[in-house]
Amino acid sequence: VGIEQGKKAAAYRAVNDYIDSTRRVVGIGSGSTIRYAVDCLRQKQDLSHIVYIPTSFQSRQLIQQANLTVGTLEQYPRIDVTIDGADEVDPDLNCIKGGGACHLQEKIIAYASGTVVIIAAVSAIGTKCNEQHTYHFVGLKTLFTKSASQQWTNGVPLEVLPMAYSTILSHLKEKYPSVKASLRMATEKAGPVITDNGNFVIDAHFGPIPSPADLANQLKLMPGIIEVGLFCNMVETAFFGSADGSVNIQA
Ligand code: DER
Repeated sequence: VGIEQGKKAAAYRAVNDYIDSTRRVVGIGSGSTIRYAVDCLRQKQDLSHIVYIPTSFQSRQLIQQANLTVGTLEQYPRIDVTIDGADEVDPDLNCIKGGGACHLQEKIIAYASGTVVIIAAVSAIGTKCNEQHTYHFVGLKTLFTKSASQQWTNGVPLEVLPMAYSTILSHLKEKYPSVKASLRMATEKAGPVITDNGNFVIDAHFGPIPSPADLANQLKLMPGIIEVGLFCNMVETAFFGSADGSVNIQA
């Protein structure tokens, strides 16, 4: 329950801070937190002119079920602002995304957006140490402090062409000997997860990542890797909602 209240608090604050009648085209992310943002948008009376661009089948369904106007990236190649979830966020607002296997379209929409804001639930345990407030956000999301090493909890999701997954696993092991990488298997069907784009997902745990942007660029050079679930230098503001309804805003 606490996490859901945190998601709602983050989502409602992000919508209220970033979506007003001056917006024309808004990107809608994927996952569970974004549901609250769509719910908040549905209740707004003065936003009926806004066109919403989805980032997945699930995202499009959310928009349609809220009776909001769905648009396509083809019709609206430039987007005013996109709201999306994230699996992890570091102090520089680099994100691991793709927990819902939607990061390929999400990154395309984010890249087409003037502004990207992230919403996530956290349960914060604030501890004072070394004369510096160090907050360790636990629960579904992790916000690293500046002093923390770039030790991510989630693996980095890689969208890969199905015919290449095995050779990519082999190349990853050769290039990053300490990596732990595996094909993401489905739970509600036999076999691997298939993305909205007909591809597979490899989850790769790299351990400490001194430069997420460098790693993302290196991975994109590997043939068969179509997109990397590291969003670097793309996010303007992150809203972290706690169970008590408070929201920690990082910009
Ligand atoms: O797949 C994705 O990138 C989603 O945005 C995911 O990272 C966040 O999902 P959540 O809101 O359910 O945590």
